[in-house]
Amino acid sequence: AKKKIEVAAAKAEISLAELEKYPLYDRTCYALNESVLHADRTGIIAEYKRASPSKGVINAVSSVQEVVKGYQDAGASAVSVLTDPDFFQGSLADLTSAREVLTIPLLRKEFVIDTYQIAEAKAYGADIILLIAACLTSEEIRDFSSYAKSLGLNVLLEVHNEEELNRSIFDTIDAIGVNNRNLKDFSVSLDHSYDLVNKIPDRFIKVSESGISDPVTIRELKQVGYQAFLIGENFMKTDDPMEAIQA
Ligand code: IGP
Repeated sequence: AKKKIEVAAAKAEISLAELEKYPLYDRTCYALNESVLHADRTGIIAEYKRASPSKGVINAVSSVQEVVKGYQDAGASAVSVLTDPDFFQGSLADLTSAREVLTIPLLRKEFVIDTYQIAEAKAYGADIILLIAACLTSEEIRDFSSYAKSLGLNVLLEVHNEEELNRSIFDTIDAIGVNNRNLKDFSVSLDHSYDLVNKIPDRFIKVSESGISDPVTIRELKQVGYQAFLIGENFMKTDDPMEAIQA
């Protein structure tokens, strides 16, 4: 893992040693599990997403701070911010802007394929990193999650089917998210959440991700055992995520 960091850092403009000096690198992260189970919060992980490969531009006008503050005030348990510039029009600057106004856990939503990105997540203000099983080997999931834990970050593992789930479970993971969207063809089905919920060990926070657009669905997902709900597009499309979140 150390070698990988060095290779990536050599390519990146900012060295790992420099990242480690960033003021945010030393902060203590908020615990995802606590915030999801917090009695006054909704379990919703609300996402700031300007655009996506499947939908094009979703909302390019609302400012990140205004939106994420709205999410927090409405009772979100956590906020997710896309940092990928090419497909989602996101940035690390968005992540840090969100951090400035939040007192709940913040997820760096990114395709993590290297430990350098995990150090970067910490340095720019994240509390949680995402590891997508579809993009990673079991060894990478094991190594990346233990590196993230060593920095005090929370780890959300994303799976889409049982094969991914079975090869990705490690004690260095905090939460397991079932992505209802297939990342290859962008088709969405909540059946993925319903099919996998009982295969996820109860020691993990269970998250249903993508394609959630109404309170009835949330209630049904809660009934089968989900504690958290990752919602992006539906909130970004409305002028009043506050109302959408509390409906
Ligand atoms: C949010 P939606 O359908 O509510 O906008 O989905 C979130 O689950 C989705 O953005 C997402 C994602 C990802 C994006 C889930 N996993 C991995 C990029 C990469």
